[in-house]
Amino acid sequence: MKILTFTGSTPAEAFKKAKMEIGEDSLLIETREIQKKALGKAALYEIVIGIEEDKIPANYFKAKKPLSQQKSLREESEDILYDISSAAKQISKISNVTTPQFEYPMPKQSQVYYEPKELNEIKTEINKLTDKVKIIQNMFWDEKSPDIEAQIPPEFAEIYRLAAQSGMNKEHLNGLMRVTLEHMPLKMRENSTTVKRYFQTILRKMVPIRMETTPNTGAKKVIMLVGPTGVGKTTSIAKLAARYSFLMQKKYKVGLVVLDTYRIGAVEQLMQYARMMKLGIETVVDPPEFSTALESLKYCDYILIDTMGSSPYDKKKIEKIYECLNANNTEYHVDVVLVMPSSIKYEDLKVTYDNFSSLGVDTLMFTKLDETMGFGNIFSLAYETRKPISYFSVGQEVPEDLVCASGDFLIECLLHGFNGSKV
Ligand SMILES: Nc1nc2c(ncn2[C@@H]2O[C@H](COP(=O)(O)OP(=O)(O)OP(=O)(O)O)[C@@H](O)[C@H]2O)c(=O)[nH]1
Ligand SMILES: [Mg+2]
Repeated sequence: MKILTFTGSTPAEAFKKAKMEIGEDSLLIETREIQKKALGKAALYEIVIGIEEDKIPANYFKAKKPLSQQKSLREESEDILYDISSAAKQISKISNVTTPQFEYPMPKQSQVYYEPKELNEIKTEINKLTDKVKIIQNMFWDEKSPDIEAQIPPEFAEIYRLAAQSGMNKEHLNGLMRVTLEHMPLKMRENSTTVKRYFQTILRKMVPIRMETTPNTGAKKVIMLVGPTGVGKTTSIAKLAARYSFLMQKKYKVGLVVLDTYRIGAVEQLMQYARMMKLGIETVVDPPEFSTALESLKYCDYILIDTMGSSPYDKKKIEKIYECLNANNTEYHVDVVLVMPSSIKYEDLKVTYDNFSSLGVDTLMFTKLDETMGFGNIFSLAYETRKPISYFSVGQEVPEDLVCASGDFLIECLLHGFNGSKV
């Protein structure tokens, strides 16, 4: 009788291997636990099988390399290291706990703890290999790495592609990847689903959000929307006015101020909304009138201020708004919301932000989410400027196409696109 040994992460797995390699005519002699299951390390079992020599399939020994052709364990390991992905895969495979395909009665566990010398050598080599893989993985994310994209580990490829396609700033994306790799538990890196979940959690933590709050009794909120032309400021003012005066649990008193007196059409547009919702409205031509307009709406809980759209490069118009804010001698703090379309690239958002930042931007509002595919630009601007996002506008309809900002909503859009039905 020939005595053979097989290993597996469960006795069932080892037994299955034995059956595949030498067939059914074998006898189970003993089962040993070689390595205990521990955090990040699967258990290892060895079974001892007895089989009549003539029952051993002819190809069983042929499959093994003759000793002369076998490389030492060290050489084999060096070869694998050149191919990082297969090395990582091998390690993942070894440490994976597989579910047994079938059950068989387990004999009483041996009291004698015996570990063959070769198995010890293999374990030592695996540990060395794991460490080398870790070092190489970390090297991938070195700042000096010439082409980071070409070296993304396979499990990270999907999430990297999604984030890169979203228009996220490259530096942010690579930084994020580095953080994910540094802090993500090794065990989670083996599979793209857990990588994605971990990445999503980090993204959510990185994006600043201003939760909507309502004014305390006696206090009021004064909100001014500023931004480039045609981005949806007036439409958003109408949506907010409707939200505060009709759509919330408490119905607030809302007043409107329009600073855009250059264009008759602009005033008329807001006047129409004011008439429809029966709201007070004041117009401001010169900066000193700004405080008067606020005072005359002091009975309101919310005062919403619409401004003239100005190209980010039109310093004069931005200055005019600044003069109004500067002339505010009321007790009310004006919350400045910079409105920008989500359909422009990160670099243009940044230029817009820089040019309006002299107004003391408090929060960001992004419009036209329904007209874009990528949302990484929004993420990057909020992350870069550390300015929280307060609202999203997701269509032309007043009042329904307005969403209070949330990290979950933005990250969902970023990774899977905007889905109007989920709003
Ligand atoms: N698709 C889409 N269109 C929008 C959205 N918000 C506003 N719009 C449309 O954008 C156009 C301009 O909207 P306005 O509200 O007039 O923009 P504005 O920023 O006040 O423009 P100016 O006053 O000229 O600077 C209108 O046709 C709106 O219906 C949105 O979220 N999605
Ligand atoms: Mg307007």
